[in-house]
Amino acid sequence: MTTYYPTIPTINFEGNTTTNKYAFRHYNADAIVGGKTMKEQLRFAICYWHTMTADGGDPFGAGTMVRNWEGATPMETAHNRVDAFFELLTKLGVELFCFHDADIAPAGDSLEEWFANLDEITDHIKTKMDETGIKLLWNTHNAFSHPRFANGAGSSNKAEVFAYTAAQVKKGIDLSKKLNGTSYVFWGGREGYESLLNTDIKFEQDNIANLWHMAVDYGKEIGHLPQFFVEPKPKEPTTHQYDFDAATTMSFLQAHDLTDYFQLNIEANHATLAGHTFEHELHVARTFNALGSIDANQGNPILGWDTDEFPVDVATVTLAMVEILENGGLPKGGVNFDAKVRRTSIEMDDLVLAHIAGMDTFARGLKNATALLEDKFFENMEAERYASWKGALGQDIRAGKTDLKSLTAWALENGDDITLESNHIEYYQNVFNDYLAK
Ligand code: XUL
Ligand code: CO
Repeated sequence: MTTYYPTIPTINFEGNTTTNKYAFRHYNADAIVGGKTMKEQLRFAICYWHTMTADGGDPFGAGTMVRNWEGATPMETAHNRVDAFFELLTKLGVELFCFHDADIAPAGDSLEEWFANLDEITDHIKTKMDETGIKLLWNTHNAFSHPRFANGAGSSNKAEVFAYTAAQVKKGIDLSKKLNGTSYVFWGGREGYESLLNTDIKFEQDNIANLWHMAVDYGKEIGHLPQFFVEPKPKEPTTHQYDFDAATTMSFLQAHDLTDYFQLNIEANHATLAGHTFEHELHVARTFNALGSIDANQGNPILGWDTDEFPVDVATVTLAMVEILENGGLPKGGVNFDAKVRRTSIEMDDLVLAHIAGMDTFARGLKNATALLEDKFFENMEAERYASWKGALGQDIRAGKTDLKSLTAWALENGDDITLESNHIEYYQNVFNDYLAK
């Protein structure tokens, strides 16, 4: 049997004193952390697009990657990629994956041909899934790369493009059923606008909601209703994307009666593009009971675009894992590495090393977050900061026993004695850092 990673062994846990670069330093799949195995807590997934199709090209130059799966025809390449992908998943011990329709099979010359190619390639994928026990976390449609989507997909100015997108969504849900996928993602792609001079926002947003309701109805009709996720992103490719951030997306879902079927897939680099932190977006999603899954990556703090780097920032990932643990995990989601190796990391084994780095960073985040929660680090600090709400006044307000008149009477009597206590935030930040050293 051909192997695409002949020099790469199965990656095992060896601890952080190892000198073996093909080993986990922190991720120990079967070790119990916070009451479950690391594997159960983290639910890692690898994405098809960056890993199998990215070639390292950027707006300034051609691709750089050295890949050994190119075949004589696009379909041969697509088949080779399936084998290479499952070899990588198996060697890393990752049991979930994600893909767009456009990643796995060539579009051919017509939609009909594309659908036939998708059927053939997913037969192959299904065989590999059955052989290995690896499962589909989520799939999605790519309704943004082809020129027909220049004005959006569900939000397009052309009804014909809406209809084409609907066909892709239907096929996506059919493939999800065939491969028994847990969830299905809607990422905005080009759902947004570049100029208000020619855009009717309400008209476009109503059309997107209509498309999403069609997806729910179709899932019900065929007896396969995946958990739908929306992935917020504020900009890029469009100037103004409709699913700007978690809060904006939740208000969209509420306004269009979609919260029963849709949760959020929060991506780290999208959070920072929106001017938030990753943990802020996770926390907001959680307050709406809608934190479903994450796209694990990181932006570059001095660049303003979506660099999709592998996550290696232990502090950020620790805070992200606090949110995930407080969420009770991601039962219908996972930690999907929507991350690509740098243009200079050109070798096949960089794909392995990059995923090891991301998995080790999340393992560290999991260990740190578990310790922070066990020590009640946040709970104690917040108990102190919100202490007054435990007093008689605070409890009466929370219980709805007060109104503006009674509170005015209280303020006239006591308001001049209000004191300000320190948050001591620098002290707590210093203590937080101790948890990162593990
Ligand atoms: C784009 C992005 C997508 C989605 C799936 O920024 O994150 O790859 O995750 O369409
Ligand atoms: Co993403």
